[in-house]
Amino acid sequence: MRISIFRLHTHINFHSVKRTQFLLVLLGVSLLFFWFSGLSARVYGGSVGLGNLPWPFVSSGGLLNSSIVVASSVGHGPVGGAHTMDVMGAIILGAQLGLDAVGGVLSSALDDQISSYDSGSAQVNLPSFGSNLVVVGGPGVNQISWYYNNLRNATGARVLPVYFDKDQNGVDYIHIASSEHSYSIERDNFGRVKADYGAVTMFYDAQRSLWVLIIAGLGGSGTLAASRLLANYENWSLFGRATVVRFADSDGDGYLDETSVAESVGFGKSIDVYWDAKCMNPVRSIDWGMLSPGETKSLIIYVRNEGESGTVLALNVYGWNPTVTSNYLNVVWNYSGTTVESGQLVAINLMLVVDSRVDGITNFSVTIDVDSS
Ligand SMILES: [Ca+2]
Repeated sequence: MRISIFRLHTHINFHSVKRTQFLLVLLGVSLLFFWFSGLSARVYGGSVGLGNLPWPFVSSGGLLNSSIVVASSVGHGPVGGAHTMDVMGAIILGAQLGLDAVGGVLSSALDDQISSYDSGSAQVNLPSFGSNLVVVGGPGVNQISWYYNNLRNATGARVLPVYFDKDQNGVDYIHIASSEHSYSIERDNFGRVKADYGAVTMFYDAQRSLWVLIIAGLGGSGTLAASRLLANYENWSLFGRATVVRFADSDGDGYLDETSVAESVGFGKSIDVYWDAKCMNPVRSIDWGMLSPGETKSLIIYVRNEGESGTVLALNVYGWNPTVTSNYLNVVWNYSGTTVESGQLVAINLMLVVDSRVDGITNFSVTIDVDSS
C-alpha cells in the first residue's frame, strides 16, 4: 500500500579533475531546480577535442576562421602529387563548416603556396598563419601534413598522437602511439583493396597559436572516408584528439562501402555519461518519476572513458535538498570497480533506493557525480 507518493528530481554530473570548478555552479543550479522544478539542459565542456566540433574551426561566436589546405597535383618538396579525391573531401568539409557558421570567411590554399621546402635541411618552412588550418591529404602528398607528421618534441618523439610511417618493406601504415596499434591497407584474394584507413587528428600548434585539423588517408579513399566522417561529426559522437576511420568493402564486390571508427584516441582526463550505447545522448539530469516507499528504481547509464589512459570510476552523491531526504534515499550503482580503459564504454545500473519509512517528501534534488580517478 502506498503511504505517500512523491516526485523525485535528480541532477547528474560528471567531471574530471579539470572540471572541479563547475561543482559550485552546479550546486547553485540544483537549488534552482528544486524551487522551480525546471528542466535541466546544462552542458559541460569536456577536454577540448573532436567532441567540441565545429569549434574551434568555427568560433564560439559562430565565425568561420579556417583555411582549407589541399595539396598540389604535381610532386613538390618531399611529397608526391595529390589525387583530386582529396578535393572532394575538402568540399564537403567546407560545406559543413559553412552550415555551422553564421559569418566569417573560409579560405582555401595549396600546401606549396603557404609553405616552402628547403631541400638542404630537408625541412618544411611554414610561416605563422592568421587562421586555423584544415589540412586534407596524407603526408605522402600534402606538405603541411608531412610537416606535422614529422614534427617531434625535445625527446625526439612525434607530437601527433596518430602518425603515418613505413615498415621495412616500404608499406605505409597508420600508427597510434598510445595503444601501439597499426593499420595498413588490407587486400582480398583478388588483390583488390578490402579496407583503406584514414585518420582525423586535431592538434594545437602552440608555436603558431592555431588549431590544425589533419584529414589523411593511406589511400585517397581513406582520406575521403575520413573527410566524410568529419563532415558528419554530429552523427559519430567523436571524442579525444584523433580518430582512425576504416573504409571497407563489406559485401566483397570490390568497392569500398562501409565506414566505421577503427579506434579513437582520448585526450587528457575525461569521461562522459550517456543514455545510449552509441553515445549520442548525454545524461544531464535524471527524472526518477513517481516512487513509492520501499521501492528501488534502476536505470542504465553508459559511461565512456574519453581520456588518454585507463581510469577507475567513482560515484559521489551530495547536496540533498531538503537535507532530510538523505536519511531515506540512497543512490548506488553496480559498477564493479574494474579499470575502464581509454575509449572503453561500460553499461552501469544506477539505482535509487527509497526507504520504506520515508514520509512527507514530495520533491527533492541531489547532485550525482560520476568521476574519473
Ligand atoms: Ca562493396
